[in-house]
Amino acid sequence: MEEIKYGWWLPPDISTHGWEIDRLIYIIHGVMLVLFVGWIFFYIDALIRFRARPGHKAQYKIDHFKLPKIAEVGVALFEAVLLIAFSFPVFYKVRNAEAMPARGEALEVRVIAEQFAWNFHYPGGDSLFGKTAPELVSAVNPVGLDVNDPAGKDDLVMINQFHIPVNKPVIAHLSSKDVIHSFFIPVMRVKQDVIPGMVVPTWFQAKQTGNFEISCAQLCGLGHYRMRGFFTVDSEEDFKKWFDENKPVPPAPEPAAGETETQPVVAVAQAAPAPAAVTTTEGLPGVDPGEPASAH
Ligand SMILES: [Cu+2]
Repeated sequence: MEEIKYGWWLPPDISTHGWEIDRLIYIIHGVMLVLFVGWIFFYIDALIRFRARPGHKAQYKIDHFKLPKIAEVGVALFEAVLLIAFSFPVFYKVRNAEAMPARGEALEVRVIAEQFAWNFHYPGGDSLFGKTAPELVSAVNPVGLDVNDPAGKDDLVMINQFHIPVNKPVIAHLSSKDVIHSFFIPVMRVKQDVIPGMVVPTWFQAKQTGNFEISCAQLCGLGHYRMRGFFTVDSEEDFKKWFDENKPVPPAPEPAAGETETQPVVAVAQAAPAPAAVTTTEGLPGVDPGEPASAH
């Protein structure tokens, strides 16, 4: 599979709502260009007109200039139009609870950020997330999934590997284990801060398959630069195949009475090897190669 070329311009847009965000970016840049050129001409005109000349004295009375006031009011009005006509509608569409796709028709995934990795928790065939608890969090159980909860038996947890099916809405419930991160998938035009103590839902839909990247768009510590995830949009069949390949193995039978209770083997799938074209040089994705514990 080929790696995506990002180039200098906007990254490719494979999201159903992406065009609305791109349109807003183009309009803002167009207006900024007009303003920039206008101010440059004004600046040059002022330099020539008010240059120091013998016999002329600077006059500090400025209330006879009408144009700046008109220009400023014009800019403010235009910004209001940008917000109301172009920004609010797309923001409403991707962020408002009422505008989200119905639960049954979307794939729901929990995205749990941590220093410095992305954990993806899929509910499995029953569409129910298993119970999670902070005290169950460990190196092999990054989201603290309770394996004894029936709803969690078919759950899949992946590290830095995010697969979604094409042409299907996806609701991502974003949360963080430590600091503020920002979930950024450039090709999906998704960028949302991830706040500790909050679950922030956002949704999107891909219209094209391929291999792409996730990054953290919020400086979150010394390892921020390698908080990179792999984002794959699969066909419906490939997505099922991928899910089945990584499906958690059924947990071992309950220990016999009297036996010392061992830490349950958590059905956390090991991160699948990254696609060849995008393999990191950092060793296993999401595994800290030994950075100091304190990131300050
Ligand atoms: Cu981060």
